[in-house]
Amino acid sequence: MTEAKSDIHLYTDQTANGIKISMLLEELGVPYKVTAIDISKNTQKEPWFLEINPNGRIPALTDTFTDGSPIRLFESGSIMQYLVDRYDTEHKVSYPRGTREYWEVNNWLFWQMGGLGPMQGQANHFARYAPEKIQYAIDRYQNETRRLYRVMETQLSKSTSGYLVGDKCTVADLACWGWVAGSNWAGVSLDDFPHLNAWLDRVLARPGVERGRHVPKKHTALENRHKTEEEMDKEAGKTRAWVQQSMAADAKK
Ligand SMILES: N[C@@H](CCC(=O)N[C@@H](CS)C(=O)NCC(=O)O)C(=O)O
Repeated sequence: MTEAKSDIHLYTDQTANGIKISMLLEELGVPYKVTAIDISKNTQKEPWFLEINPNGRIPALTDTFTDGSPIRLFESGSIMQYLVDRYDTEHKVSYPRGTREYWEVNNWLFWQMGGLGPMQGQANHFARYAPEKIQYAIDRYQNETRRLYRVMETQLSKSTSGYLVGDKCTVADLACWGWVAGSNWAGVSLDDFPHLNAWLDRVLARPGVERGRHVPKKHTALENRHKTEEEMDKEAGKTRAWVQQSMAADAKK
């Protein structure tokens, strides 16, 4: 039984970074409230939100801390570590501190935060949202994303559980899943990665992941597997204008 009392409030949108947290909360079976943030309306830049995340990005989370006062969490990696530390006392998706597996999970968590997320995010930007097609930038970030998928593929090919670390699904898998599920949007094919494909389905088959991936609204990234480049480019047009406006506003700060 989870002993800590939860007062968790998650502020999120339907993105690869956002669903990490709802999937984790569902896997842990911890109750939480959700406020849907529509990032295309820049709610994440409003003063009340910046009090929770001064960086103006989702996901963000608040809770009542062990001392009885509110605590804020931002950066998905930090949020995941907090939730595991406080609420995964049974080590459902983590390993106890001081074990080798604990540190190996940490390796992959930081690898996702510093590598997979930022590189694939830039692949998305240059392949889908940039006002002009700069081939060098598209190649650079798509190749880097593909290289990182190869790193995961190699790790998974050696795994007896089919998960990234040890004998179970951990926060390392949950952190990476939404990004790999969004491979088509980044313009990177998973065809050459059989272990990664199998892992994608294995994680997807988990009931907690299935519930969590649809927070705060339906997860549709996997449907891109059946779309053409032209269809995805057309869809990206809706977001492109917002990305350009946000960049122009940020440049003035
Ligand atoms: N490193 C951050 C990245 C967060 C992030 O980039 N969030 C995006 C959605 S996935 C966002 O809020 N974008 C809104 C904006 O750029 O204004 C994390 O892991 O939490």
